[in-house]
Amino acid sequence: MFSDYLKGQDPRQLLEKRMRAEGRLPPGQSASIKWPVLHVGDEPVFDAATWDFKAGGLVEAPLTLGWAQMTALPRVEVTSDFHCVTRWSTFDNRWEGVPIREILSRAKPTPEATHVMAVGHLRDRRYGYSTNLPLADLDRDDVLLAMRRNGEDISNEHGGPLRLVVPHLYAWKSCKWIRALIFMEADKAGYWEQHGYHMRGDPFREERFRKGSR
Ligand SMILES: Nc1nc2c(c(=O)[nH]1)N[C@H]1C(S)=C(S)[C@@H](COP(=O)(O)O)O[C@H]1N2
Ligand SMILES: [Mo]
Repeated sequence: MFSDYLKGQDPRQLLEKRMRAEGRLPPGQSASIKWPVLHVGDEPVFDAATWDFKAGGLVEAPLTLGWAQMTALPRVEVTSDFHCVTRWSTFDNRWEGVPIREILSRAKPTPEATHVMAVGHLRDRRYGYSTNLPLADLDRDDVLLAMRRNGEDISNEHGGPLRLVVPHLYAWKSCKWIRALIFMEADKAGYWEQHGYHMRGDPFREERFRKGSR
């Protein structure tokens, strides 16, 4: 009999209401309190001895970092929101990791580089996850190679020990188990983009699908 008084008071609905009022809920999204797991294919088994991260393509100084080198780079903490194109958003995620600019300043993309392919774990011997983005969308101070979220190491299922976080684009751009950044002179479709998802993916403009794909 108290349920009428409690209506709309559940924490998820309250969060959604607050985020909508603050202009932080993109159109067509719902607030989530949980952190869903979403990916295609299997999860890699991390091995610090063989793991490496490469920055290549159109760069002045091609880079290969082992796990010890990656974890020795400076880190920052950034609090940001996360919007999956399947319509859930999480808010105020406290990410900790290596600012992408630590990588950009070492690899030095050439003036011809306009786009980047982020490459994740190889699902099998032939196909890896990949996602493309304009260099300008990577080169921001809220973009991280993240190792921790809300004070905990990122678990394997969430892309740990190292994942890309690009908070201002749909979360499919935030490549889990990231292993490489390839700098390119033109845009090229990654995994979901080849399946019809948008080349950029701004959640506030609802850039879910590529023109003509739906
Ligand atoms: N390597 C890899 N990264 C990926 C994906 C994937 O399938 N493989 N899925 C993307 C999608 S669609 C989303 S919504 C987020 C989900 O991250 P989470 O599982 O940690 O919530 O990872 C993105 N990064
Ligand atoms: Mo997603």
